[in-house]
Amino acid sequence: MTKTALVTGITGQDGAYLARLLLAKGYKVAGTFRRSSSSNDGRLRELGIEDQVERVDLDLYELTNILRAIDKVKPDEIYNLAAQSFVGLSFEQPIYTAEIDALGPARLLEAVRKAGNGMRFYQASTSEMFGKVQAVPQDERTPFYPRSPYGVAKLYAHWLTVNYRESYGMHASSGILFNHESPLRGIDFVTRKITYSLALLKHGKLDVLRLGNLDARRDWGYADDYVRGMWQMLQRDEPDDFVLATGETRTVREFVERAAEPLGFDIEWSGVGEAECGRDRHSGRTIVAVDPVFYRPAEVELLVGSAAKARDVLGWTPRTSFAEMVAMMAEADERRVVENRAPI
Ligand code: NDP
Ligand code: GDR
Repeated sequence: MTKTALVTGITGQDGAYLARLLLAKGYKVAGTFRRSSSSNDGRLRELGIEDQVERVDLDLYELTNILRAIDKVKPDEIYNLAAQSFVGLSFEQPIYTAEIDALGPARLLEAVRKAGNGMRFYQASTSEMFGKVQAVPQDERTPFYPRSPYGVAKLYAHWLTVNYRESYGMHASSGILFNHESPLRGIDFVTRKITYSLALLKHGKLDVLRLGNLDARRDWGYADDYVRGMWQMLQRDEPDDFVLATGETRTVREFVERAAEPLGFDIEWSGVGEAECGRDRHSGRTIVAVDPVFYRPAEVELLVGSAAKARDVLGWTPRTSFAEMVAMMAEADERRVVENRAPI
């Protein structure tokens, strides 16, 4: 029998890859769109699936449209990927972030509970909940210590998902996903900002790439691998929480160096703190500079996850290496720049 999935946040990076995976598995896929004056289905278009998903108008701010969407679509599985997902912005918009990232999932969970028909629920939790890390590597038992309004809001949603599972026997699972990137990553996240800016630099369309904290360390995986893990979590009879991560960590500085290679740059660093800059050895040009405007009021310095539970229970492991992913992003952005296409 054909299964139906409802994906909130289908216009985002993960939503697009998850929709493609579910369609390939024969699902009927409904995705939520926010009304806006311009079209926001660019990622679905890049994957060539924009006509294969049913469009449902929905904003997580509004309970009534959530109730109507669930009643209309009658999904077997709901993937809640919608969020105000920018950590930096959450310091500027903490209340809005809580409305969408904390109360949004609360509204969804209530709607699922009210429907009471056993639909399965996935919550997009995050390694940001570990924040000021209490252990290395981080796994499902590591204590949380969020360091941003985004992390705090996501932690509420995480525990609420656990609570609804335990209180009402709902099939609600939470994926604690470490950073995952791709050519479809939002342009303001550091990885995509780096690959797109370096591509612009190479073609004379930007003078310098300005970044914040170069010392922050992240466990960067490939988004298409991670959406597979989301789907696997909902296929188990028992709902549960799982970390998805690569187990490798790198600084932002290292990401810049790796992304520079396929674009023909070779970066050497000099200076410290705000005075640090990166020079291209070939041309002698300074192409990377530190700009404190991109620093955060509180920083997550080190993330590195252990996905041992996902490996043992789900059989999940990442398939794409860091180097492959970075090269894919750099090449995709160079193509966009050369073809004069607007960035996604
Ligand atoms: P994106 O920022 O690319 O996508 C976010 C999606 O949420 C977009 O479709 C956006 O719609 C939608 N959205 C935002 N606000 C609302 C709202 N008020 N109502 C309904 N929809 C809304 O995120 P990712 O795809 O990268 O991440 C997916 C989820 O996973 C997010 O919840 C994120 O917090 C979480 N996460 C992501 C990680 C990562 O590394 N990518 C790691 C761990 C967790 P629109 O197009 O209209 O803006
Ligand atoms: P993050 O991703 O905050 O980990 O959240 P982001 O790419 O924004 O930042 C990663 C690290 O890079 C540092 N940094 C910069 N970041 C941005 N955006 N822009 C810069 O110029 C810059 N310079 C340095 C940041 O300080 C940070 O340390 C992402 C999001 O997808 C979340 O939704 C998700 O939950 C987590 O990953 C896991």
